[in-house]
Amino acid sequence: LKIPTDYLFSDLELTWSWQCHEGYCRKKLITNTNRTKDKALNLAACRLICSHAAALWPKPTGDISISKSLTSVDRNNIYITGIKLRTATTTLAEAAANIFKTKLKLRVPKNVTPTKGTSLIVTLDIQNPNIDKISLSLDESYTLKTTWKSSNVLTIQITAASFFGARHGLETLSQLIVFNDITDELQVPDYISITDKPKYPYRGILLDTSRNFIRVDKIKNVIKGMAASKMNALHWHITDSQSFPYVSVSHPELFKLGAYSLSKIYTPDDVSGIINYGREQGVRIIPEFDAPAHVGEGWQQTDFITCFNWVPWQKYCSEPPCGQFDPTNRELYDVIEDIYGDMISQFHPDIFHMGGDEVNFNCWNSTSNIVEWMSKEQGWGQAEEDFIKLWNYFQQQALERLYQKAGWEIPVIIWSSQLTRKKYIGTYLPKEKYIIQVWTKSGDEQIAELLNDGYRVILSNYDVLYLDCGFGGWLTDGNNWCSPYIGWQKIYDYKPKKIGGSKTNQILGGEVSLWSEQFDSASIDSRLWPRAAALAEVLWTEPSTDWKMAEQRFLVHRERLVVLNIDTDGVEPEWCLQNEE
Ligand code: CP6
Repeated sequence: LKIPTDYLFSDLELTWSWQCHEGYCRKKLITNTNRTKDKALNLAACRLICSHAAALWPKPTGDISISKSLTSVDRNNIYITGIKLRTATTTLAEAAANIFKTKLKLRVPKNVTPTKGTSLIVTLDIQNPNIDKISLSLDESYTLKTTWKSSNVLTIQITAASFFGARHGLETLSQLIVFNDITDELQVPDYISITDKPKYPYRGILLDTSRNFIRVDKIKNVIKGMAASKMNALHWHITDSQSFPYVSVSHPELFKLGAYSLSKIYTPDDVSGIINYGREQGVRIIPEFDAPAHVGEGWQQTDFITCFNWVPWQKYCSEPPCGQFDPTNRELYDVIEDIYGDMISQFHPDIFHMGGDEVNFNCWNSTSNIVEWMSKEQGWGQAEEDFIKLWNYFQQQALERLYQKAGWEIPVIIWSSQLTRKKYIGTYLPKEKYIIQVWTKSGDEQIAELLNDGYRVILSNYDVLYLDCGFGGWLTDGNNWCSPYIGWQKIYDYKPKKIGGSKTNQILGGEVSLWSEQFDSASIDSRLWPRAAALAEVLWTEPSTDWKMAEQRFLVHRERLVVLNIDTDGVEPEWCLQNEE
């Protein structure tokens, strides 16, 4: 940044500095001449030595010890070592370069004497460098520790079980290296010792790209913010009844008919670009192929769906346009299998999302060939139990086809629904195979039900974790489910342990949901951030205190997102960031 010469401070002019006072950073006037004398701190540098947990976000769960003194780093002497080429960790070099926004020197010369300040050598020690996949049992822990090699060479050792843990360590380190624009120095605490690991293995964001198309660069930006907040699962709700932007290699006719336009599609290159970027950023992409409801556009020329665009939609589905697969159509399952195959071979997911939400029995009941099949082929009637059986018939075959294509019994996520209620779930959905994503109200009894029956769950209750609400309902009949706007404080104060009680270990984690009815690429950043970061800390740290205690750190983290080029929403006047209480 160049300040116009007319406005440059003379040495005697006053300027701001920050000083640590009883655990708070206080703004203080100094003269320009005093800048260096004072070891003047800008806000970022002050936060490091003064704020709670050095303003790290999410807050580490293990021991944190950070010195109150800083050392100034020689920008031309930062090295990173311990990277083994041709292993999973090759991407770590890219990850590190990305995190530090500078090319790190990969070879440490014999002589690393800095011209000024301190040379920094980051050493990575990864026990299993060949683990290149995130999974529910992944060890994401890391430790970070400084050692002075000589009076002007500081090493920072990061040890981790996996690349992903090491990456978290680098993210933490990046939050501990700040640029102090008052002294024009890069500064780092001269002693750091941190041990850290997440409380919950699944820390996610749901992104819907069917109601409105989201550009690939925007999706990558989401991943960037997730990585900075140590979230690890992007659940991609890639299709729904409104549009089919996914380019299925085996069935390209679906996007041709179903995309909003031929530019609003995700080609195999787009998809692999997102997946590769995610791998580097420590975020896995979990594809969802939602079925048997929430299908429509793209399928309208096939015999596979019923109720497409029927009116009044309220009778046949929960959102227009209606559309539901016809489970009695034998050929349907071949096509579903092909799509699973496309997704499995692109994503190589550790978990697959099969959707399964909001099935409307009246839709099936109003389709004569389905009712006839139920009665003639199966001897079923038209009661709720019978449609549950029909649904289960669909689900069993779809699951078989998925296993077929995956080549193993890949764990499956399914939305909570009538089928996942106590009355039916035990009969139809074995707890070893299914993870239930609960989206109903947070106080809902069905969470306890599921946990007591031994199911693993992912939490995404709509009353706390749905972020898509912009300005109220979008449906013309005044349906106002999208209200009120949920503030970050409510998300931060969400307590999975309270919900889980003694069964908390069956809660794998949670997701904030971005259903895209009311936003697109233009406003996705601000709809998501910084609120998603509140859930990030809930799931990583499981804080025992409420949002008030986290407010200042949260504001600091929001600034980090801004630096990452994320168009995050505002939270408070910047005055609150500069004046902590
Ligand atoms: N789309 C799909 C949606 C929703 C669901 N599934 C949804 C339901 C209720 C609210 C918000 C979103 N828009 N496919 C439910 C999981 Cl309040």
